[in-house]
Amino acid sequence: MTEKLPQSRHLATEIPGPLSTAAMQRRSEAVSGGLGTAIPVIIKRASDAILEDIDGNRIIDLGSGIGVTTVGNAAPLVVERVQAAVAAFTHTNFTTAPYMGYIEVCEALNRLTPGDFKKKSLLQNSGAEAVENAIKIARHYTKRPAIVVFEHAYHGRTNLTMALTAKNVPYKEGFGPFANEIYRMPMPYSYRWVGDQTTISEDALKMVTTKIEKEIGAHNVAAILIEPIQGEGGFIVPPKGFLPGLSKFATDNKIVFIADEVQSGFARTGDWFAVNNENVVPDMIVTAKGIAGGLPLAAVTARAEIMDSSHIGGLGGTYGGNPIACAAALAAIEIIESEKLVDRARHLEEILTTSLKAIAAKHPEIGEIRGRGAMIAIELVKAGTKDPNPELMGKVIKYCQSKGVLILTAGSYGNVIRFLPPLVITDELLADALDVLTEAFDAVA
Ligand code: PLZ
Repeated sequence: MTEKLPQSRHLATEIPGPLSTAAMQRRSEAVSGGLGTAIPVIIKRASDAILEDIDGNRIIDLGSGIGVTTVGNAAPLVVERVQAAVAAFTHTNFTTAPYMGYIEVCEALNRLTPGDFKKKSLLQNSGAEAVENAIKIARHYTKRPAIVVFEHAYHGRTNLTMALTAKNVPYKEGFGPFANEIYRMPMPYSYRWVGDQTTISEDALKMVTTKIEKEIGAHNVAAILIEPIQGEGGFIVPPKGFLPGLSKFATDNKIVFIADEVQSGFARTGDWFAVNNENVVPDMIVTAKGIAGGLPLAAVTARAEIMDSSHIGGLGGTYGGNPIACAAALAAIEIIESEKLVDRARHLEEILTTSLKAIAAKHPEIGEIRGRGAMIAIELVKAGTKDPNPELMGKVIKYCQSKGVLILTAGSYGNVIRFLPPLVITDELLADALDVLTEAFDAVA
């Protein structure tokens, strides 16, 4: 096994360096122009929270490949299990000839997800594919057509999941027509809520349930699908009481309540799942990203009677639950448990919010600090207003990149800086990254 990279920031060249710049030229010749680039460097190696590029720069990773490398990049146990699995066999297709890894991942998911009823799982390759399957299963089970989703939601880039996703540019523009029977509801985004903050939860619930009853008919709704903390939308945390109220409405109306925990799940928010925070027990949970330490895997976990409602052969796919990804997932789950990464996420929240509050005290352009655990964001506005400030966001991100700190953005208004560090990031490394962020605000705000 290759040695771990030092967990420290190091600038060998400017960022991007000459080798990355030349390689990016090849990229633009060869790769679809429809793909964006957060940081224009080419990665050679990575461990835990450090990415090393081909020019020898060591960059602090505060994005985890969009919330994926929760247990650290190339976590040794993941690497070891993956190497053993790939040498044992590469593929059979689980529905052709089953193997234990798939079964064990399902057992782990059934155990870890909330709900003391009997659960079963299905494995897929990506978050979007799992969300699609969740909808498919909920419709089959309820024999109802309608799906309820929310403003600011993100659920993927396939045709159905584009329809479920709220934001047009960049996700949907020109890619339609989209699937029908999708109904979008108001989201209690407290920072931008125009009504009374003290009754936001009740007011939003009333709006949503009335709309469902009057505009769709609750008996036509197969599923209510929601991210318990919205990811791409800008780490919007629903006000206390909203998720429990929504879940109760779903239960009362025999609607399948689906939590999309693709971004918020797997220890990220300081609980195994974000719904744990208010003891919400969804009928169905969709997971991906942090589940497998960087290998492509996603899952749908739900009440057994829902998962078993489909006829044999109704669900499947060539690669879903690939044996190598399953080996990685079992290793990732073991690491989360043995290294107590759920608690570590809460510790990182403290470090992050302490620094961010200090920056916000000097810079009124930080309108709000929000999120939970190691899923924290700041929303940038023009000082003294709530007008989105995407320009400042761009400058801050660019400054940080030039100093070797990779930070991701989000938000319906393109003005949110989000922090999704690997949960194994050292306190020192995170502090160094936050010093650079502080410097960035002082330099460009
Ligand atoms: N549901 C809540 O966050 C993926 C998208 C990155 P896939 N979010 C990152 C991009 O720009 O494409 C996501 C999510 C939630 C579903 C998905 C979709 O997961 O694995 O990207 O398909």
